[in-house]
Amino acid sequence: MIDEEMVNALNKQLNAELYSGYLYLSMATYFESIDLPGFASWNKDHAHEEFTHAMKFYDYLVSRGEQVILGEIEAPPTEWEGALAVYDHILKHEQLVTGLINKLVDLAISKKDHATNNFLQWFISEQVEEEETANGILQKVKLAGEDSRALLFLDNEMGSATE
Ligand code: OFO
Repeated sequence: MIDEEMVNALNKQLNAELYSGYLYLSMATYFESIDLPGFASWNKDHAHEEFTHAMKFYDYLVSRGEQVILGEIEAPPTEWEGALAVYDHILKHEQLVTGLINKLVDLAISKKDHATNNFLQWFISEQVEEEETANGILQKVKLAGEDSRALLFLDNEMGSATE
């Protein structure tokens, strides 16, 4: 049995992970619309990863005999001003998610909920990776700058990374 406040916070994070999936999927459709299929594929792939994050919260709540509550998912933006704006958004979004996970850990500690704290540690490591990946791609997109050939090369690389 988990403390009620903790259950609500975990359900909220499940929703936030679904939103992340929705956001990456929206970014994928944006890249499809500007003919960068490699970036689209990477974002589609990442959307899938976010849904697996959401399912970790789902499975954890079920395993502890708690109720999963599926709330409304906010609609993500649909337009950006190019790949640089997308990856800038991704990095900021992942930093925000890191903050959410940290707050969940703080709550678990304050409730002396060691099992939930232990469950959340996977996400602590995952967020380090999420920020590193986002920042790595952002730096490459920055380097490509206005050079469309460099961007096409990068698009190709992003596509092969998800094959
Ligand atoms: Fe679920 O890690 Fe990204 O947002």
